[in-house]
Amino acid sequence: MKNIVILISGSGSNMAAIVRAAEQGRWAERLNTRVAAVLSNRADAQGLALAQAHGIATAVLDHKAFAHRDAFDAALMAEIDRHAPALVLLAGFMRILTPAFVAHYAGRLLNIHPSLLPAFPGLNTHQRALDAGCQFVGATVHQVTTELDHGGILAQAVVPVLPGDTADTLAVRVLSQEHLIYPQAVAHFLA
Ligand code: NHR
Ligand code: GAR
Repeated sequence: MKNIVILISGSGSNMAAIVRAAEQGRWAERLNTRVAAVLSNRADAQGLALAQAHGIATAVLDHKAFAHRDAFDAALMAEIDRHAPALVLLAGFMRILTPAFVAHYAGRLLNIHPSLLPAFPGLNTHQRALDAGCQFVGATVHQVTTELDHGGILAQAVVPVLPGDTADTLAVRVLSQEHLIYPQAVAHFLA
């Protein structure tokens, strides 16, 4: 059985979409794959309860408890590797990962980013897209490399900017597309 480990920091709605797709799409039978664990750097991440309700192992590693990024990433790697994952997914995970971490999971580490990469890597993407006058925004599933939000693109969704849109209204509409493309991209990656 191929294990997926998902890293979250907050609501975990992308993680939930993947858990739902795995259940409804019978990934265990069709792809020999299961979501084995959900890890968060924040104890208050709402997604943890949902994962537990689906019988998925969870763990919290608070980055503030570590003196350096290297120490946090080493602990995170140890926790992830307990599940011997075929795939590690960032889903709203908000800590930049060290080159050692990225190298350790090379080729099996994916992220979803709320912009049409290579436009707007990094944070605050929706406001930056509005400020730039973009008429279309979107989301990108990509391989994670040491260069932030720059790895190979696996899937994208385009979302039109509508009159009166704010960063918040755009974020909601982009997120609903993320929930479609991330599970699809993962299933395609595993198939
Ligand atoms: N790590 C690497 N090496 N490469 C990527 O492409 C990564 C990554 C870690 C996370 C997600 C990413 C996004 O999709 C991601 C991609 C956090 C930050 C950030 O600045 C930037 C990009 C992304 C995630 N984080 C701050 C930091 O100091 C903390 C911000 C906070 O805690 O709220 O790590 O957008
Ligand atoms: C999503 O829009 C995701 O693309 C974005 O945060 C949201 C998390 O939602 N990721 C980043 O901004 C990474 N820096 P979720 O926790 O409900 O999946």
